[in-house]
Amino acid sequence: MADAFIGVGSNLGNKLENIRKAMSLIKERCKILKISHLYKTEPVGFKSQQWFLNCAAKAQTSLKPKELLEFLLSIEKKLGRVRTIRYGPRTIDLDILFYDDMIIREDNLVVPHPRLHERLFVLVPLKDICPDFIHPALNKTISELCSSASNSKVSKLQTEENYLN
Ligand code: PH2
Ligand code: MG
Ligand code: MG
Repeated sequence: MADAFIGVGSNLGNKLENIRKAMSLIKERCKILKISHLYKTEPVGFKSQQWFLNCAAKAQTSLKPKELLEFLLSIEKKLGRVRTIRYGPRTIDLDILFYDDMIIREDNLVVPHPRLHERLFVLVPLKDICPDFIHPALNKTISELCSSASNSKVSKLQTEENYLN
């Protein structure tokens, strides 16, 4: 069994409903150990699109990294994700942020997620669930990365109790 941290984002359609559906599909192959608060976040990268809802989860799974990637991509597909421009709008985006403390550098899978340390929309939710987790490539805790990441607007929306049901 491994512990994977998964980043979740949506900025198209019914965002909250997309996140709820994604979480319930993730549960088919993973045990959700922790879930962050839900955040409304300013788009980073491609600016002229709707704000996102973002959260993060700690998931225990017997899937190997590549299998987990395929599984998450299949959920994105089920929820109607169509890939257009890079960083563009998406019904759901499910990213493997960490997989235990493995470092993976393959063509279609890089873990830890290569941009997570620059992104408050990932770091702030991660800080809810694993503030002391040490980034295995950068050797810094999530809290430390959070205080050095450049600013973008991230605001807490609802607590876990109310947003998943
Ligand atoms: N995802 C991106 C690009 N930009 N901005 C926010 N606020 N939230 C995201 O999840 C996000 C983004 C690429 O995956
Ligand atoms: Mg992403
Ligand atoms: Mg992605």
